[in-house]
This record gives sequence, C-alpha cells and structure tokens, in this order.
Amino acid sequence: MSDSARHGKSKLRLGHIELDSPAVMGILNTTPDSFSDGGRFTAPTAALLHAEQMAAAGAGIIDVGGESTRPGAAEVSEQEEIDRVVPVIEALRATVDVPVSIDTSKPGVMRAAVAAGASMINDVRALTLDGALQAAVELQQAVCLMHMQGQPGTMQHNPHYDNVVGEVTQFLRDRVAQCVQAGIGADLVVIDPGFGFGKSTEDNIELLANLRQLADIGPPLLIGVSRKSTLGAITGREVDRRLSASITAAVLAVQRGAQIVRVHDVAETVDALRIAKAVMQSEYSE
Ligand code: 7PM
Repeated sequence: MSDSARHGKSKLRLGHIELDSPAVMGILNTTPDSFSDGGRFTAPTAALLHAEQMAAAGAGIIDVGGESTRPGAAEVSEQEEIDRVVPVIEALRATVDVPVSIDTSKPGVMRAAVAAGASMINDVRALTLDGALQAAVELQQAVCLMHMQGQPGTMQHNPHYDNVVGEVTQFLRDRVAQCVQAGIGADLVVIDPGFGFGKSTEDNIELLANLRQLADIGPPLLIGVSRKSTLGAITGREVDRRLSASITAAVLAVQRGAQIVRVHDVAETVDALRIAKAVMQSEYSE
C-alpha cells in the first residue's frame, strides 16, 4: 500500500472543491417548515442556523436532503423536493462558505440544486434512476455513488450476501467504471458502501472492519454511520444516545481509509478526527 493511501493525503480535491482530509460532511435536515414562508424571504431559519453552526464547527461540506432518500420515507414529488431544497441551498450559498451537497436521486432536483449552487450530488441510488446519470454528466459536479441492496422501503426486510465486502466492492468498481465511461470526470467520483442500506448488523460491521478494501478501489471513500441502527443494536442505545458509538465508528472508518464521514454531530466528530489524523500522520512508514 502506498504511503499516501495508508497515511491519508491531507487535501482532497473533487473538481473545483477542495476539502481537508478527513472531512466531515454535516447532515442538514430541511423540513418543510424550515422556511416558514416557503422560501420567499431569506431570514435566518432553523436550517440556516444549524448550517452556520456546522460550518463554524468545521464541517467541510453540508449535505442538504429533501428527505426522499431516507429509508422508509414517504415518496416526495420532484417539484416538492425542488421547492424544499432550492431555497435552502440559495440561502446557504449566500451565508455559509462551505460547499453544499444535494442528497437526491432525482435528475430534476440535481439540476435545480446545482443551479442554486450545490457542488456535489449525493445519490444513495448511485445515479440509477432514469435520467440521473445523464444529468450528472451534464452537471460535472462531484458525485457520491452509494451501494444499496434493494429499495429504501423494503431493503431491511431480509438483506442477504454471500460475501458482503466482495459484492459491495464489485458493485462500486462497476458503477464507477460505468459513470466515468458515460462522461463523469474520474476526479469527481466518491464512493460509499451504504452503511445500513440493505445490510444486517453483521454485514455493516464486516464492511466497516474491511473498509480498507473499498478505499483501495481508488476514488475517495465516504461513509455515513452516524446514529445508525447497527450502533443501536450493539450498544442498546436509542438514536439520540448514540454519539459515542457514532464517533467511535467514524474514527475506525477514517483509520481504514475513509476520507469523508457524513455525520449529525459535527463539532464532536471534528475533534475526534483531529486526534485520529494526528496519530495516523505520526505512524512510521515501512
Ligand atoms: C433513517 C435511516 C433516516 C437512515 C435516515 C437515514 C447515507 C446517505 C443517508 C449514507 C450517503 C441517515 C440515513 N445515509 N448518503 N443518506 N451515505 N452518501 O442516517 O450512509 O442519514 S440517510
């Protein structure tokens, strides 16, 4: 393994955005009432304040979601999703100096979000919906390709793998090749094993344990473990008591080559990753 792969480069460039590595992606929830006026005014709102706090706490990127990608979430129309996220992205771009990622699978939302200033597309369906790959090719922004087995509504019913690490690795390799072949710049692609997306607790732990194999595919690796149910299954903690477990999993992921971690608790994770990074940079090379 190369020195830079083992110790981690300290900068991560994705097209025109440059991030410290490891970087923390802060999760911003945009509920319909984030903008009480439907987005016509730009007065500070809960979402904007939250984003400002995450930026001040050291978030390298802010992930804006219209909630349609959440497992089990109700289907939201493309226009509804656009109406929800575009005002938030515009307000963020005007007030927060941190790149914005759009959590969507819908091509129309990708286009509207990038027009509003988003510089990354985070798609849990890895650009598989009709028109999504074409939209990403046209937009030429960073894209996160995530692995998922099944569909959000039913994926946790009976997930099965013969070899979870091998199958996720193969999927991501193939999908990166297809996306680059279609015209997405190779320097724009980020990959993600999709922790919790059609995976049992054992599958998720096996993926985390062997994350180095995914980091070795080549593109930068993003992972989202924050507050997820696997952490609850192991600790017995409810979702609002999983901070220690989330930080531990984030550190373990970074130690195994993850360059971006998607989290709710930005300040706490940034501190933890500063320690992880200092220790990793001080490790003797062979
Ligand atoms: C319920 C279950 C609500 C799961 C929300 C979630 C990821 C993501 C999500 C991830 C990337 C959450 C998830 N997870 N995007 N979007 N990677 N790239 O915990 O792991 O936020 S939604």
